[in-house]
Formats: sequence, C-alpha cells, structure tokens
Amino acid sequence: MQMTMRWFGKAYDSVTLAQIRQVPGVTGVISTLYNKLPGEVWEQEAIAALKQEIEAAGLSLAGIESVNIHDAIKTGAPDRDKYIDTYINTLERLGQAGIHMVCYNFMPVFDWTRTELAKLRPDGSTTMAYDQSIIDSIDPNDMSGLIERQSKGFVMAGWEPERLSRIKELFAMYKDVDETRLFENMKYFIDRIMPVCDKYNINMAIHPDDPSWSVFGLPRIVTGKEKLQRLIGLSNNIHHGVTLCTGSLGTNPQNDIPAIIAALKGRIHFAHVRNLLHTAPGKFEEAAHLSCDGSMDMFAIMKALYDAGFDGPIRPDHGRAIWGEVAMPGYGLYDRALGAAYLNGLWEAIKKMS
Ligand SMILES: [Mn+2]
Repeated sequence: MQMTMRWFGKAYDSVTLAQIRQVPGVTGVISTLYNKLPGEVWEQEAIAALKQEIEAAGLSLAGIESVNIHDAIKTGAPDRDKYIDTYINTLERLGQAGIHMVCYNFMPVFDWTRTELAKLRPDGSTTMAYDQSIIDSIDPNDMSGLIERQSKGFVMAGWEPERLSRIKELFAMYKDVDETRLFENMKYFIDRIMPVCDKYNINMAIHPDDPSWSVFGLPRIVTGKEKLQRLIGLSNNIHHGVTLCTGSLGTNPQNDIPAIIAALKGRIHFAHVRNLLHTAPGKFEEAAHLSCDGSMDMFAIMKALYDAGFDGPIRPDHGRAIWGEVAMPGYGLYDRALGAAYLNGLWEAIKKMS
C-alpha cells in the first residue's frame, strides 16, 4: 500500500504540500481539479500542472478524488452519453498523464452528509458528527445552509455552492430513480468507461454512500456487503472496483468491515481509513483514528486489508480539529498526520508478524 493524504490544491487547502512531505511514511497525495464541476472537461495542461506541482514537492500524485459524475449519468437522462463521452475524455487525459486510480461516487443529490461540522469533544477537539433525528426534522433545502454556516469559509467537497443552489431541481431529476434504476444506470456507465480504463490501466474506485442508508428518501446503493457485491458483479473487469471507506461503511454498526474487505478482495483499489464513535442509533461522531477512541477495531481492519493483498493508495480520512488548527472541517493537517502515523504503525506490525 501507499500511504497518502488528500490535498485540495493550494487555492483551497490550508495544508501545504511541504507540510505533507514531512509526515513520515506519506509519499503521495490524492488530489483533484477542485474547481471542476461534473460534466466539465479536464484540460491536459491543468492535469499536468497539478502533477508537476505535487512532484516538485517530492510527492507523487497517487490518484484522483474525485472525478464527479454528472447527474444526467446517475439518473439515466437522455443526454447521458454526452456526459459519459466527456468523462471518458477526462479519463483518457488522466491515463496519458500516468494516473491510475480515480475515485468517484454515485450518490443522488447529496454527497456525504453530516449535521455538525465542529462538535466539541471532551478533550477540547472538535469533530464532524451526524444525528439522524436532525436530518428527519430538516427540509433538504436547508441542508446547504446548515453546512455553509459551519464550514469556516472553506468550500466543502460535495457541497459546492453551485450544486446546492439547484437542490429542488436535483430532487426533481431523481423523482423516478429508485435503487434498481440507479444500479442499471451505473452498469451502463461502467460498461462504457471500461475500455478506456483497460487502455490506460485506470482503476475506478467507487466510494460508498455516507451515511450508509437512505437520506431524505433518496435511493442509495453503496451501503453494505450485499450491495457492494452486487455492484462489483456489474462488471467482471478488474478495473471496476471500490474505495473501501471505513468511516462511511462504519456508519452502520451492522456492517462487518473486515468481512466486507475479504468479500471484495482484489477489487479494493483505494482505502479511506478512519474511526467513528457511535453514541446512539443513527447518531455518531468522527473519532481519532485509534481503536481506543472510537467504535471500530482498526487493527482488524488493517489486518483484513493486508490479508486481502491490498496494494493501492490508502489515506487517513477525516481528522478532528486539534491544537487550534483552522482548516477545512475534517481536513486539518495534525489529526490526519497522527492517523497516518498510526495506520503505518499498524501496517508495519502486521507485516512483520505475518
Ligand atoms: Mn471516505
């Protein structure tokens, strides 16, 4: 595996590449062209500039998170082929630039959902939290306000203002899309992009839905073991794979993550590893990465990845805000650096004892 950290680009991120370079054991970053909207063309020059900037800092560009999917593709709208062509074009350019892993998601309307971005924890740190009872009492149109008010001026991935101003329109687009249709639309998309992935050896890594159940009545299909297996079964092509995100799958305490890892062996192309603390049904907060701080057994998760022969990029996922750092919620340097060091430590121990 290659330990990485997510980096949003210098116009958006409070963390610098020079800082990431000093986190021991972190050799690459996962980045994106953060200003690109779904359906927009990624220019060769912009991709090359991003790669050069990262390499000049002594790091590698280990993959892209994300190249977002246009809603016409997810809903199976009549104009979806036009957007798939654009997507293929972008994959082709990424492949030509030597990039071999692309993360994406297939979530309708909302990307990841949290109800609090800076919940105070007993140790004085703040973290992102979720409470289903708040979601149940809120109008989906108010979600953007809720996120924006708490984002400290940072643009939150998946909560871009351009997108959120269109929530009513988006809900209308998904009116007739149920789980079956979403699976069909995903299969159509996968079948069309696999040839370019074969040509350039690009691993596509779909990110699980977060949280791993339906929110606001919208269908969600990347939520647990059975659905992930059904999803992988949409194509036998090895390039069709998943991002194993413990924080997303772990929102449902019924999800046995080591068992999911074993079931997806060979098709996990990217891993997000973080811990959550469940406080009540439908209620959780993001913990520090260590097993002792949350509800998950991080050793068992890393061991399962090791046993499955995982060799893709991995990153500590969201961290808490600690030591007074002001950063994009979930994406400060300090707690993610602690997470990377911890995960590297677990990996070293597992490797030496195997
Ligand atoms: Mn994730």
